[in-house]
Amino acid sequence: MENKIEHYDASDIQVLEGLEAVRKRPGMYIGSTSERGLHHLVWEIVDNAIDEALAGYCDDIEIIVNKDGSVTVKDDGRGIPVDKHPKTGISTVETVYTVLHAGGKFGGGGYKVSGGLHGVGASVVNALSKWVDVTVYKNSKIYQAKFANGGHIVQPLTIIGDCSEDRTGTTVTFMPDEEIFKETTRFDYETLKVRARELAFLNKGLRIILVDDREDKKDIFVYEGGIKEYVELLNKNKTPIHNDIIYVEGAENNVTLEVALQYNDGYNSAIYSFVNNITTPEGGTHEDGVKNSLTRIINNYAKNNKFLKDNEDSLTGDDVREGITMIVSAKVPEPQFEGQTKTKLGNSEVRKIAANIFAEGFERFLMENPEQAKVIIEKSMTAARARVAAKKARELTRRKGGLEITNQWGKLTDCSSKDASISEMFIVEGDSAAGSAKMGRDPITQAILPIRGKILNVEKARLDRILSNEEIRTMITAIGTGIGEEFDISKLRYNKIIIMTDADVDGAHIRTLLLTLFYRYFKPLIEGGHIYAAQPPLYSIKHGKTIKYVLDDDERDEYIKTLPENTKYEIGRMKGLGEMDPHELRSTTMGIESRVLKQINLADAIQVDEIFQVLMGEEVEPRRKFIEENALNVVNLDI
Ligand code: TSJ
Repeated sequence: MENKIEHYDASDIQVLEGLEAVRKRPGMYIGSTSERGLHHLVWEIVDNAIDEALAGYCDDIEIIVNKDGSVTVKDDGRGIPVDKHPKTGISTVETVYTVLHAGGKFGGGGYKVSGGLHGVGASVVNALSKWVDVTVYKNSKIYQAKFANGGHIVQPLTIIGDCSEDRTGTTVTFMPDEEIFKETTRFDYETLKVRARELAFLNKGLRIILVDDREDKKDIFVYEGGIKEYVELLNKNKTPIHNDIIYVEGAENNVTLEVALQYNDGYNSAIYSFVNNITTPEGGTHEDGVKNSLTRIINNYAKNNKFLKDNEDSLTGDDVREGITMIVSAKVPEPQFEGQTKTKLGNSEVRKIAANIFAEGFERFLMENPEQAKVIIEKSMTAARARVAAKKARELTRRKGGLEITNQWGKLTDCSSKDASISEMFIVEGDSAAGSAKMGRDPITQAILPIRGKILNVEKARLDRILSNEEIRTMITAIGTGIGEEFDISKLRYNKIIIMTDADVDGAHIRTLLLTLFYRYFKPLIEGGHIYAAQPPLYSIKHGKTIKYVLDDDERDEYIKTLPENTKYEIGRMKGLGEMDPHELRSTTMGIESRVLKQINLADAIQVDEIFQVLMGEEVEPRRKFIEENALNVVNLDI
């Protein structure tokens, strides 16, 4: 073939051995072969285009899901080098596609900063694809290479035509191999959209175009303000307490750092950090450096400007982070990830660099914007006062020996066992239900804590007010672990904490309030699987002398099908918990032989918390919209 650029020879065999390893153990390279792993392929390819954008040569990246289910990624960068690769003797294009870990430093100039979960690349995508086509526009020529069946070169890099001189770029199309991705090979538009948008936020000015040719969908993401616009979006349903989104940017020793932040009138802190466009939920040195500077600079400013007197205590990290929404995005040449999920940046040199860059920019902002600075300092100082008050309140909740756990209207009816591993506490809504529960319980292992209808909404109150709420204090005392910094799981008094509310809208509301409390202040209890929801039955089916209780319509219908023909039965709709007699309550909802508990996991709680923030936030408009859009779901908050 005349236009053939390189000869394809025996080195192919060696190359395929490398790719074969990827096919044998795909999970090692892309995490899994589930839907998640499948989507990972797209990001492995996109990462290469983003590197080109970070190097300053590419403005547009297009991601297209084709009608046949394959994906095309296109950029307008310089095009992958087409010359002979010095080490392998084949073209660079073929090298990156067939040699494991060849991604990145080929071609020289710049360094690879972006990178997927395991920092692998195009060769892995090739290994796990049915076929891959690569087209490079460069030197007024169109070059193409094709691979098939897990990486075999079927067309070495070949000139297939001419193009105009100013046309440059790389286009890659791949079809995932259904022999590898057995669960699914279908790309989900929404999944791609979420990450495409995030990448556009994280790389300001970069235009990412997402197209679905299967069903004619298209989105274009470009944010000139980058993470600044991200913070704006995150604070959209909140009430910011100052006008500007503070933005700091800088570079030192090949590490670049961007930070955007704004305070709102809430009490939580929302900090999201990234390294090389990858989220670092466990934080790390980049995040620590910025947080340390935030605390130090706010304290300096507060002292220098006489907000804080010399004899007053410094503001703590928690004080200065109350109500903050912040994004930290670092680009680090050779990131080392640590931690349980390898999502924590470990490079120690980054701590100081991040701290320096942020301190300088943040300090300048405070100096130049004294009015906004004042609002921020005052918010931190209020948080500090609340912290001191909360500590006092917390001291009141410490158990003083005995079991004097009472409040004005209700009281913990404790179990007689002191062995936490077999003890359970039911949190029961309403006095009459609590009455039945007390009589129907197993007094050795089951404690009953009655609560009134609506407990305090912890989203809307600061810790000191939460802790001055008697019902919540009773609950904290009964649970035994303490909260926040003092949380100590070894002091847990009940292995199971069971929320028992009616199967109606009010019950769902109270359950939501309680879950929010647990999520915000007792997260380890959720993580440890100690929180449950009781599931009172919805129907009773009576036939002869037998009564069967069932949880929902499906179970009712299933049960009726199992009855012999001509059996007469009577279906009763169960009343609220308060109207059940103790025996009924025990035999359906509380007794360990027959009950069905739903264990609450973190995902349930997070979902509730998110819904809650919208429902309970100060802003009326998003709330109204949300309720309209989710009217049914809210009623059935499915937990
Ligand atoms: F790797 C890949 F094939 F998956 C891929 C690479 C996929 C996509 C969609 C884009 C790319 C890519 C690679 N876009 N742009 C580049 N740029 C280079 O490889 C390149 C070009 C020129 C030079 C140079 O020093 O002249 C260096 C590099 C790394």
